[in-house]
Amino acid sequence: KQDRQTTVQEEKQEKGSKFLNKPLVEHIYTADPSAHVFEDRIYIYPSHDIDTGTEEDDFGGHFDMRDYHVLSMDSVGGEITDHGIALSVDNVPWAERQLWAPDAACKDGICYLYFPAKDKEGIFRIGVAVSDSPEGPFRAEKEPIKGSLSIDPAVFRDDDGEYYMYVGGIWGGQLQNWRTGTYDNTAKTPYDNEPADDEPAISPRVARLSDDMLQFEEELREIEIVDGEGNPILAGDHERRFFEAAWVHKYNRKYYFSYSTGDTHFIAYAIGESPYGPFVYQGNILNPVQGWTNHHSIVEIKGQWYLFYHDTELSGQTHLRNVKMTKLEHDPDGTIKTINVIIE
Ligand code: FUB
Repeated sequence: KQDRQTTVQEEKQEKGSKFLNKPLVEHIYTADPSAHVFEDRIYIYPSHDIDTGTEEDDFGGHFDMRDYHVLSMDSVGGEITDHGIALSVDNVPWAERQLWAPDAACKDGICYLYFPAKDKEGIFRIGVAVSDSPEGPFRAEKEPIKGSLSIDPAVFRDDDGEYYMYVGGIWGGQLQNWRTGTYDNTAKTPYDNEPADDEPAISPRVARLSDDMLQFEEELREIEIVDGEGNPILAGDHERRFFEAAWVHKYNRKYYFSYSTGDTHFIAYAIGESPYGPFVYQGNILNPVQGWTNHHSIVEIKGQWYLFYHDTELSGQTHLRNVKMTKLEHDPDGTIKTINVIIE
């Protein structure tokens, strides 16, 4: 009996490991996976990468996505369902192009898809679309969220039932153009409004969401990411400074703010005592993957933590990515073991 139990466990592990670190779907290109458990099912809200022929540039123009598909599975390693087009740019009145990394939240039986897109002036805003199901389809609000800016919304539900949205991305994500409070549309390159190397890096932003989940309840605030001495991470510190892809998870009552360092290609993290920060830099969760971008989410599923991420295994092209998942471990002191993923 003992032997049989071991074999069953091994079979399970084998099944899990065959599934981990492999493209979750191959029939479409997917990226920037935001994973959640809603109604006991695992949902993934990714970008849907396509090749529209738009030339690669420093603003990320080649990330020219036009719709979203929601993926789901009933368990880790289970069959994956693609629920079809959940939202198309053609059905978002204010948006023109580039549906970048989305996220979703469900509250009181209604689900909300949050997404960045460029408006008719070429400025990134965050939109929201509503559905009565986590799989969509979602119906977009007529206007973007008031006061929203930049890219990569990530929505975190705290234990008291309050929801917070984190946003921001520099360079192609335009956050540097908001440094004075209003958008600088004279910038000619993604680097024009960057701080000097010895100045504090540009901060991501956070705001609590309104009760109806459709607006910010307060103005976006800057988030401080500091080193162990409490000094802000500097703009020249490309190995540690925030670039894009914010995500927050809570572990042992602490708030873990994780993000991509962009041109150094890490997923780094910092720990804080409040959803507003400040967050103290700790190290890397994920080392660089294949492709320029690195973007992730972290979720607990039946007591095991997982990292969802993407790389370019299927296409070898930086703008045609595929989402994957792997296990994530917190050490007893609360730090996270750095993950290396290698494509053979
Ligand atoms: O997918 C487009 C952009 O690439 C995302 O918004 C960024 O986080 C990066 O992954």
